Amino acid sequence: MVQLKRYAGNPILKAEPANPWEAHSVFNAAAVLKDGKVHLFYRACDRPNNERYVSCIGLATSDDGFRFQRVPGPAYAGRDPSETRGVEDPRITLLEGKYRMLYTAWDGRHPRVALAESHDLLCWTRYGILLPHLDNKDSALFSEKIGGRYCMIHREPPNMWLAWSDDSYHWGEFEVLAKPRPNTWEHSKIGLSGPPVRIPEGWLVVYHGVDEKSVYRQSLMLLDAKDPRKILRQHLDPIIQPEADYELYGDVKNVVFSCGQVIKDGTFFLYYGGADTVMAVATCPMRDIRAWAQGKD
Ligand code: BMA
Repeated sequence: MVQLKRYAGNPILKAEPANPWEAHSVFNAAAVLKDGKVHLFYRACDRPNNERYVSCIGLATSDDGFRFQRVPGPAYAGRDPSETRGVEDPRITLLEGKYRMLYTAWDGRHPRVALAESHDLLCWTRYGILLPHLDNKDSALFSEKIGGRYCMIHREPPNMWLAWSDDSYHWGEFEVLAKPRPNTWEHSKIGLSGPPVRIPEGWLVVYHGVDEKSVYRQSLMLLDAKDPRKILRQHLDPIIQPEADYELYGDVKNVVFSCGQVIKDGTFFLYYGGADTVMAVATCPMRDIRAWAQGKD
């Protein structure tokens, strides 16, 4: 069984009252390992005069994966009528030399999966909405073509879905990947957490499940390397669930929600938002995950 260990110094990032754009909360970060540094692209919320918040995306970096320094100013902000309430929950995949950030464009009514791209993680170009006619979120691209085509995971409640594309911009062939399991911790809905990671055993997918009381937990699936429609293994118990104060109490109670992970020096780092309020990290040795993926646990 895979069990993550919380970092004793959690939370690793909190709201910064001195910066209005991130004065209310910081959570649900994409994670990218580049040049040995962990880059967290975190969702940052303002709350001017206690009105409903608008999210943008901030950047913080770290050499050890635990202690982060902020890069001043928002790294990416909403710029379209579909993003009047902001840009949320980024997931970043390096695909063919370009970083592809899928995020939730939010106008207060319809969540949409949108794409921005970057060569250097600093300058982002907004492409626009990828799945126009669907209320949708929890989406990321696979990091390589599969069978000659691009693939993504997305979420139309309550299921996780796949979609396919010839050019990585126009998507179709929507098909259900996995459904919630009734009367379990993932009874109500499931969705992708961070982007799928290619490991020797297949595609490692961290996903979240929501129970009848809206508690958010994280767990694992292993998808077939050549055919991600096939779920080879599913970790039936959560690998982390709300237990610490910063996961139990906050803007939204009982939430452990991840949008990204990195593998650094043989350690798996899961970055996650606690209670939609702060950022935290939990780790485990990669050998534990590989043992589970090989059915040896
Ligand atoms: C989901 C997303 C996340 C959030 C979670 C818990 O639907 O909106 O941004 O962390 O709910 O509130």
